[in-house]
Parts: sequence; C-alpha cells; structure tokens
Amino acid sequence: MKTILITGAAGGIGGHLRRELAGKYRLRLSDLRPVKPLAKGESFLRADITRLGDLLRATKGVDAVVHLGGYSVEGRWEDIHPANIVGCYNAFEAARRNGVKRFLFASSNHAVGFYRRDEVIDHRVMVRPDSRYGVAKAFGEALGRLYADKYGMQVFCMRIGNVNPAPLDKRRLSIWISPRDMAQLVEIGIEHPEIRFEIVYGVSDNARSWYDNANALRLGYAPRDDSEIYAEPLLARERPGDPRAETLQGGAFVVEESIPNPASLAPARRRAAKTSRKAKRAVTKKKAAKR
Ligand code: 15L
Repeated sequence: MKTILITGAAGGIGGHLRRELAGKYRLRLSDLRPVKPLAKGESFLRADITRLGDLLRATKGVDAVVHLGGYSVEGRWEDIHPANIVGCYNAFEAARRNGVKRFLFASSNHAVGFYRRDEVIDHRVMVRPDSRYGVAKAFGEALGRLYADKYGMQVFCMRIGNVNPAPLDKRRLSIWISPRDMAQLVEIGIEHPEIRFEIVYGVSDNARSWYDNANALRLGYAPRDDSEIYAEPLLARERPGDPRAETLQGGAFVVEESIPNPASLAPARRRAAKTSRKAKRAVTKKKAAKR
C-alpha cells in the first residue's frame, strides 16, 4: 500500500480526502494544527511548511505528496507569501531532495479567476489570477512545471473549485466539486502512469461549468456529481452583489483585498477577529443611535 503525505490535512479538503481515501492508502497527515482523532492507517506529523526542515522530515519515504497546505483565501501579502510561496517551494524542494517523484498540487480556480463567466476555458489558457492568492497558485503551477521539466518529477496541478458536500451559492454551482469526485481526481493524480506535468480542473460534472475539463477526462476522470440538483433553492436565495464580482469567474476575489476564512485562522487569531468584529458592530450601533 502506498504512503501518501497530505499537507494542510487539518483543513476542509484534507478532512474530505481522509474519509474518501481511507483504506486505499497509508495517510501521513501534516499540519500546524493537530489532526485528531486519527483513523486506522493514518499518522500525524506536525509540520510548519515555511520550514524546509519540517517538510524534509514529512516527505521522507512517501510515494506521493498531496500539497494542500497554505493560506486558503485572499489575504495580506504577509500571510500569502510565507504560506503559499515559501511553503509551496519548500514542499516541492523537500519532495525532490527525498526522491519523491509524484506531486499533486492543490492549485485553484483563482489562478484563472479574471476570465469572464461567459467564457469556457481549458487547461491551456494563460493564467489570469484574481488575487495575491491566485498569483501564488500560478506560482505553484510554474514551479511544478520547472520541477517536472528539470528534475523529472510527475506533477499534477488541480485547479480546485470549491469542495463541499453541496454547493454554497450561485457561483459555486459552476465550480463545485463533491468530495467523492475530488477523491477520484486525487487518485488519478497518484496512480496514472503517464503523468509528467498536467493541469486539470477540480470540478464535478456541473451543467453550469465554466471549464472545458478535457485534460482530466483524457486521464480517465469520470465525475459522478452535477451541482444542478441544488440550483433552484440556491438561485432563489441569491441576492445581487458587486457587478464585477458577478461577471468574473473569481467572484469576490476579484474585488476584495481579503476574504474572511475563520476556519483557517488559529484559535487566538480567531478570538481576536471575533472581538474586532464585535467592536466594529458596537461602533456602527453607536453611530446609528447618534443619527
Ligand atoms: C479557493 O481556492 C479557496 O481555497 C476556497 O476557500 C474557496 O474560496 C474557493 O476557492 C472558491 O472559489 O469558492
């Protein structure tokens, strides 16, 4: 049985993959936050991806790396740079030094988020990042190309839409991927014998898709889910938002400087963010009372 390292395993996608891949692989899970409780076939190794030494330990003896680790939304460069530029470099470099050939990179729809929603794009389009986060994902793809061409690594870049048991809103109807489809794509990335460097879209078979996912289909991807069954109630709930965000694929990422993602914050920062939100609400209330 192959041993697979999943970085950023404490996050949402990590949780889905752990469930879906259980029994198929030995999973070495790494994250800054502890992953608990561990299931059969899983082990945990604490790793800070900004430290090459941690990743050298984590990648030792594994058959493939699924690199999910990093800052998972748009944020300050001070957050994106260490986690998604330095951390991504460290993951590739540690794998290379340890002779791990197979590397699955969790890229994102935000590497191409500035394409319009009325366009269908494939894996060959130029990157059009919608954010610093998207730029870092494009960096990861370029790094993957380098490590494939120069060092013979087998690199599988998944431009993931949004992994969730069900889509969250109108935009996600086009980019949603169910946990079981996500796991299927990851298995292809781990197992397909002919992977050198590939870009695929991590999306289900959505009727409203913005992607021509021919490259994934060529490699045998046969998604089982389509977001359309969730469309009606979601569309009924949808309220008009920023026109630019609604025209472009990346949504809020194309206009916002930061996207709230409480799940990715450490507990202390989460508490601080909550306190500052409370304070903001109090100020707004005071102002309203004065008027
Ligand atoms: C992503 O790349 C993020 O990691 C995730 O948190 C979602 O925001 C997703 O894109 C999305 O576009 O919905």
